[in-house]
Amino acid sequence: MQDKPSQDETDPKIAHPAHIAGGIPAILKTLQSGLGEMGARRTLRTLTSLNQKDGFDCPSCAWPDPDGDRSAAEFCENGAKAVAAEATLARVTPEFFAKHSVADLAAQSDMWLDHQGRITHPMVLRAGSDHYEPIEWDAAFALIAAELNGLSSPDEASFYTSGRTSNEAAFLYQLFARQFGTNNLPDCSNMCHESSGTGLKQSIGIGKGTVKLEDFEEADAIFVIGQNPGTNHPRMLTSLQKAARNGCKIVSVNPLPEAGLIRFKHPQEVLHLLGPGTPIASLFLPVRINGDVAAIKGIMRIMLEEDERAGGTVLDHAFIRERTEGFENFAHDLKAEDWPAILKGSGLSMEQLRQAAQIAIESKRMICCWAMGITQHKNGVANVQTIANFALLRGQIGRRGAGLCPVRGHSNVQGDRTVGIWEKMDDHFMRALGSEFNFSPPARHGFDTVQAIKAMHEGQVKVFIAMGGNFLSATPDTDWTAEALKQCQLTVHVSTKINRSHVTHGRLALILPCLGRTEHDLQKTGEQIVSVEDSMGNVHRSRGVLEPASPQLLSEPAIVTRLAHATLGKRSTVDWKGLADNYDRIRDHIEHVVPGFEQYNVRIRHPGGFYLPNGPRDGKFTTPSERALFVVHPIPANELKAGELLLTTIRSHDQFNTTIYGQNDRYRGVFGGRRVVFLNSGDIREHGLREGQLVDLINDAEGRERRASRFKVVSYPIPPGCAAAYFPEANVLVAVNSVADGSNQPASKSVVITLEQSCEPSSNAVSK
Ligand SMILES: Nc1nc2c(c(=O)[nH]1)N[C@H]1C(S)=C(S)[C@@H](COP(=O)(O)OP(=O)(O)OC[C@H]3O[C@@H](n4cnc5c(=O)[nH]c(N)nc54)[C@H](O)[C@@H]3O)O[C@H]1N2
Ligand SMILES: Nc1nc2c(c(=O)[nH]1)N[C@H]1C(S)=C(S)[C@@H](COP(=O)(O)OP(=O)(O)OC[C@H]3O[C@@H](n4cnc5c(=O)[nH]c(N)nc54)[C@H](O)[C@@H]3O)O[C@H]1N2
Ligand SMILES: [Mo]
Repeated sequence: MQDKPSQDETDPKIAHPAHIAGGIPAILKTLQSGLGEMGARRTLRTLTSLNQKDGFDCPSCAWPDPDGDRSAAEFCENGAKAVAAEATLARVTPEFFAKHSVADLAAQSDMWLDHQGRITHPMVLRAGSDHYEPIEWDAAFALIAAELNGLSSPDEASFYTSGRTSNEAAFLYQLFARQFGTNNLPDCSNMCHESSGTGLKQSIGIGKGTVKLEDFEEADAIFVIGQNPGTNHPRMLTSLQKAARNGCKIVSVNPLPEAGLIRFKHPQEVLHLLGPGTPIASLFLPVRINGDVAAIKGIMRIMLEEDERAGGTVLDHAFIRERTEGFENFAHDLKAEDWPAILKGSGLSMEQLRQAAQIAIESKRMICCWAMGITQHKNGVANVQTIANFALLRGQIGRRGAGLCPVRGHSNVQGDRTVGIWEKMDDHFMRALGSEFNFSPPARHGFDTVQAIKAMHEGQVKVFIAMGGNFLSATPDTDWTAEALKQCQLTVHVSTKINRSHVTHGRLALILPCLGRTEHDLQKTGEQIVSVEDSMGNVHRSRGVLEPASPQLLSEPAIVTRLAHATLGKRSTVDWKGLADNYDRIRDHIEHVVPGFEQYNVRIRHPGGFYLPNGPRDGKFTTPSERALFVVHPIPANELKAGELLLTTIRSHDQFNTTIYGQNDRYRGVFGGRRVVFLNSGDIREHGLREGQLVDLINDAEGRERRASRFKVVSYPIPPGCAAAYFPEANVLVAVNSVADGSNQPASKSVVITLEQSCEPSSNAVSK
């Protein structure tokens, strides 16, 4: 499990958190991560193709590229790290697996596993064996096909997808799963923006954001809520910096004072590097963990009161009347809300709420951005809908410079959903898919991620196939999920690099190594391009530039088509081989099935790609009533008993989800280790602890003790009663049943914990 040695047993050093993101250190890091892993020439060639119109799409995050001219370098430090991790010259070969048993590998840290490099050959772990051994591709597909076809129902298989998969591969993958007969298509989005999709669909009629990148230049207020762009979407800082220089007010709502939001130096603007950086946030609201509904309700209450005082001139009553419904009920609820509950729930002062309300009142064009700090709570959907209410009050959706912006994580997580990776696609899609391929898609909804874990645990799902990702480490309740995976008769991972999910396996396990996005994809009809959709609904192409890491690698579309052919045989009339030979044919099918992809093959070749239709962005809410809905939610209780804290699980600056690049979190002042828990200095005293000492974090939801041991106490500016630790080390603490209402998304940002002083290492026989 993550609750384990090596990377964890190191001793993190704590320094003052940084207040400025970017600058010279970011440039140096960008080059270093390339040079270290890839060598000089390869680094230059790779980084200069990143996000260029004829190059490959950055695999790090889903922040869009500028529509117009692109600067010579359109990437960031963390994009460079993601690329270096994929373009590394290190290799995991059959000899590597012969040398290291699965037990050996399981004892290594996540960082060590990733640093071993790219997997070169398809590998199989036969029942009872402790070593992966090489297998021919055809034999691998035959083995998986036999297991799948031996199941008593197609619903005993589950097909997971992570968000790096291209539209083309994703579309084929869901087609295969559905022709096989199941909608069991859990994905990383179930753990990411599921609450945004669920909430927005009901509120405005589409489960996506409503802004384009250019809107950031016109906005006069931007709320960044529960998001850390300095680390996770560094290119967004460029947009925020431009906006701030135009006089836009930026409000950060976050329990932590994240560096990028305080000040930012554009790493590619050399002249500014030595100055103090652009101040980004005009206002920082250090909200309590899960205090966002309380905070936004407080802000909206002030707006409502000001509106009444000012004779109805503060809110956009015409918009509310003509374009929305539910306002009266909403206003009634807001007025009945109790101020002490708002202040206690948010942890903010009346003055702070007033300042935020003033910015919203004065704003003609307001954007609200959010990410995981909003979605990963029991009331994640309520958080999202409360943000939507906030925007609706002054009609801030569907006009230039204004709108809602859930900032997506994985670079194609939004596209995967658009082309069918979802356990409950709508009837329109299912009908179109059936008629395009002449079959009857399964009607019953499939399992999402949490349901899939439970189904594996119960023995209901017996075959687990993953298109990318690291299911074990990304999902909650690590030890329990490990039991679930080990119950399977077969686990299969299509992967670029080894990770913990490969060593926590079913009776039989396979690793199918695939091309990464940086690499040339040569098929029978020549070199192929793939396409992805960014966070703002722009679909564009991606073309690899590097030689594949090994001649044995297959592309993801090739893997899916060969597996589908082996499994379905004559049961499928799809020309799987033809699709793998020429991805234009896949795009033609997508065009027929998914609205908005007209002339896909033509438009994908336009520089900058094309935008998918988006009703609310273009001024039309696509709810059944064609009006946006005010949806009312109570302030969550968040009651803590004596000794309890509310823990949020966050990313460090040196990781991409479960891939750990390094041990530092430069902006937060943590160096050389990841097992730290950030606590308020008052709480440290009250718990009788001191800075630097080691504690175990304990959660005992549902009567089962979950323990993450030996975390170093770090005093940090975080509100009282709150704690933060890194994902995935803290995932052992997240109970599998602790999920968001309505979206079933794991509530990994509100975990109730207690602390216990750690035992000496010798007596702490590495837990579990
Ligand atoms: N370099 C890098 N880039 C990435 C990733 C990565 O791991 N590394 N991951 C990608 C993925 S898949 C995703 S989804 C995104 C994630 O991007 P983020 O959502 O920015 O990532 P997190 O670290 O989970 O940070 C959430 C932020 O929310 C704050 N927060 C925590 N709890 C609360 C709360 O209750 N309320 C509020 N208001 N704020 C809270 C935290 O302090 C933190 O600043 O980034 C993507 N990009
Ligand atoms: N506690 C806690 N848990 C969380 C979160 C949190 O904030 N807190 N965040 C959640 C979120 S937002 C997300 S998105 C999930 C992420 O969950 P996942 O998407 O499942 O995890 P990743 O770490 O992104 O997956 C990394 C692996 O993907 C494989 N890979 C990389 N590139 C490619 C490729 O091009 N093709 C293929 N086939 N494989 C590739 C590599 O083998 C690598 O080891 O985690 C979630 N879990
Ligand atoms: Mo994500």
